[in-house]
Amino acid sequence: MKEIGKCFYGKKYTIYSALDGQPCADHDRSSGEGVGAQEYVGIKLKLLEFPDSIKNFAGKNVYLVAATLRPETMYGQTNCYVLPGAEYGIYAMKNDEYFIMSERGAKNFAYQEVTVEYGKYPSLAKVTGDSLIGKALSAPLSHYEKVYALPMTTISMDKGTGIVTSVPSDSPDDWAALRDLQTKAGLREKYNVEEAWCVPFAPVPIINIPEFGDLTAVKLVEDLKIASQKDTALLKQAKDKAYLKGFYEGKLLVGIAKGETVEKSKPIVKQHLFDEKMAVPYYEPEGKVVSRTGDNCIVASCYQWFMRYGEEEWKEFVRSHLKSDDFKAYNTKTQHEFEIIIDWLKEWGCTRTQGLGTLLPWDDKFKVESLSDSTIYMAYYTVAGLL
Ligand code: ANZ
Repeated sequence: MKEIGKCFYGKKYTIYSALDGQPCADHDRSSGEGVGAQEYVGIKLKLLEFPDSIKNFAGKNVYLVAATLRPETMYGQTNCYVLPGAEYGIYAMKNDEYFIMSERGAKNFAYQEVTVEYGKYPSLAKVTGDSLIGKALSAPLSHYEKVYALPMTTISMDKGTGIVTSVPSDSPDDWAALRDLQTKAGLREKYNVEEAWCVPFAPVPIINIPEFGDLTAVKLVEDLKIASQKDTALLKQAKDKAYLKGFYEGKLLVGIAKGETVEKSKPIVKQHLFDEKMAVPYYEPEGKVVSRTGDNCIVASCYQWFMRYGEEEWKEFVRSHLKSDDFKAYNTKTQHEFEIIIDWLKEWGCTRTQGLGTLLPWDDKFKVESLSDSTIYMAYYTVAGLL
């Protein structure tokens, strides 16, 4: 790793405009100010049976890739959801792997060094949601050796990869949708779902939450009298309750982090999934970000210089300065904010490639990112049109 003093050269997942070919900072945005990159875990569910449109991929490593924030729940996967009527693509990744997902998901992956060529995501074939229904999958860490792709009507194609892995023990949405398919023959018929793909798959107890027991989602769906997957308002309530209590008080009943709280087990199981190549990191903007050029932004992995503001030695130095008579904050609230930020600041990107600014002394591809630089930059644009 390149390192100079407390600076190092590294990777950061940054909001990025593919159209502009560069990061899209707050002042380059027409909407989405303050929106950051959200990290998901992209779970690789291996396709064991192939729809007609991709029959020629049989024998290759093809995965449905589902974005999740709950890697610790993967032990309880019972199926995977796709959106009927939606169109997915199949995309070539590094290591001779192929991912099935939405084009939007593929675009983000392409700028995160996951596709074969950076920034490129040609779909090798179209795959409809309907053609995936009933296809068998191998879901990593799942209690069930084989699970099936099933329809879910509430999937948003503007979030994640448009593929959702299902953990009905802990996700009320997943339980409501699975229960609908298990109990409603008419619904199964509508989407050509066979009983064998859903009925034998009972929710698996994987997390105990003292207030809700071992099958939190099942209990909450019952308590709140949720009738179907269409009860979106109640399902949101159930989800919020499950997550709020579960994060600190929930304990894993199975797996490599058995006995740990959800909070502690999350990074452990996540790392295990990455190490075993069962999953890949996936990032996307937390909300919609549009650049001033009108581009819908994505998240890209970008390389630049960082400062180690998190070093204890530096922190201590600044903390003692804050307490000394040499430092006077305007009021106590500001004083307190300084303290919080000193605790929170770790590695901070301190360079950029575009705009005006002071060249970084040891790497003149970069300019110093500083408040004074961005002030000049703004001022420049008020007269740029006249120059
Ligand atoms: C497994 C899982 C287990 C999930 C669990 C939740 C609870 P929030 O939290 O709202 O940001 N998801 C992912 N992509 C989706 C899409 N395109 N449409 C609908 N749902 C989608 O959302 C994160 C969760 O929403 C993800 O985590 C995924 O379900 C679902 F006990 O994965 B989860």
